[in-house]
Amino acid sequence: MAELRAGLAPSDRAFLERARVLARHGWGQVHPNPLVGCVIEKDGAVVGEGFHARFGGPHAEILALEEALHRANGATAFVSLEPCDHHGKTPPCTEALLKAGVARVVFGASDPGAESGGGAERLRREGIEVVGPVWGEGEAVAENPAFHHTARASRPFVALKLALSLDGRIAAARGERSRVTGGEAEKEVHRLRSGFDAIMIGAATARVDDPQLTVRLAPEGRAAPRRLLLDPRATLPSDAALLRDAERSPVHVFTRLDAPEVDMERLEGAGAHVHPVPAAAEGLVLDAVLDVCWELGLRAILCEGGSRLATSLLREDLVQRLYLFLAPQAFGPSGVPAFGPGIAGAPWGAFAPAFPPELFGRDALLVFDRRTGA
Ligand code: AOF
Ligand code: ZN
Repeated sequence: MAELRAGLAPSDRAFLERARVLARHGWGQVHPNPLVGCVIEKDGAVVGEGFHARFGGPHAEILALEEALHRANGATAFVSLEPCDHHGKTPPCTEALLKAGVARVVFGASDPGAESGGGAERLRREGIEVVGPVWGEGEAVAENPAFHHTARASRPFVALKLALSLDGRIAAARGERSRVTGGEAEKEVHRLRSGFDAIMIGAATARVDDPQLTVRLAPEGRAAPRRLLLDPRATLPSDAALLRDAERSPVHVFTRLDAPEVDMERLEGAGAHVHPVPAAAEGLVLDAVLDVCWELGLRAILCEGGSRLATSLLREDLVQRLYLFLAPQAFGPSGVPAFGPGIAGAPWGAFAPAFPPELFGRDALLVFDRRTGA
C-alpha cells in the first residue's frame, strides 16, 4: 500500500487529501453511513466537490458531479471511499461516474459492504483507470472506524473517552466532581457525541457528576444519542439529570438480573428503559450489555467513564477507539487513577495512533485505534 501511495503524483495526493477533509464535514449527520468526500479534477483544476452530508441523501460523487457538469468528461474523480456499486437509498455512484464520462478514479479506502462494495472492479471492467485503495488499513479505518468495525464484526463499535490530568487522574478525589479539561475540549466532546448512537457511563460517574449526556455545545447530529447507564443495583435517583428529556433522547439503564424490583419499576416510571443482564464479578457482563445495544440498533457507542467502566471495557478488549484528552494539571496522589487494578491485561500493544495529536485550548487530544489482527 505504501508503494501505491508513493506512486501517486503529489497533486493526486493533495486532491485525495481534500476529499478526506470534505468527508469529515458529514460528522454527526450521516451515521451509520460512512463519511465520504469527492473532488473532481480536470486539467489540474477542481471542477466539482461534494461530501455525503445527510443520511439517505446523495452520495459525495453525485454532488461533485452535479457541480462539475460536462467538465467531468475525461476528468479524474478523487473519492475518500470506493464508489458504491449498489442501489441502496440512492442509485450506484459507479453508474453516475460512467455516465458522466469520468476517465480516472482515485480512492482512499475500500468499501467493505457486501452489497455496496465491488465498485472499483466494476469501473475497471468498464475501462476506467482506477487507483486504490491508496490508504493502508489503519488510515482507512481511522476515517470511518464504526463503519468498518460493524461491517466486520456485527458488534457495536465502542469508543472510550477519558479526560486525564498529566498525572493520569480523572478527578481530584473519589466522589468529587472535578473539571479536568477546558471549554474548547468540552465543545469537542459535544461534537464527538453527535456522531454516536449512544453515550454510556457507569453508576459512580452518574452519581458523582450527575451528567445530562446530551449534545449541547455543538450542532446537533441527525438523531440525539441515547443515554446508557450501567447501574447494577438500580440506584440512579429519580431526579438525576440523565432522566431529563428522556422522550427526545431515550435513557437505557442496565442492571443486574437481581436488582431490586422496586427500583427497576421506579426507573421505568421516571422514563428509563430498564434492561436486566447477568452480573459479572465486578458489575455487569459487558458482552451481554453490548448484545442488547446491538439489538436496540446501536452501532456506535461513546463511553465516557468512569474508571471502573474504562478498566473493564479495556481489559475485556471491547474498545476499538480511545479518545484521550490530556490536561496540563496534576491531581496528585489523592486523585482518582484513570484505570483500576487489572488494567495491565488490556491489549495495549494493539492500539496505534489514528491521527496526529490535536490541541483544544490548553488540552491535547490523542486518538488511538485498536488495530485488528494485532
Ligand atoms: C459512495 N459515496 O458518498 C457514500 C457511500 O443507502 P445509500 O444509498 O445511502 O448507501 C449507503 C452505502 O453506500 C453505505 O453503507 C456505504 O457502503 C456506501 N456509502 N458510497 O460511493 C458516498 N456515502
Ligand atoms: Zn455511492
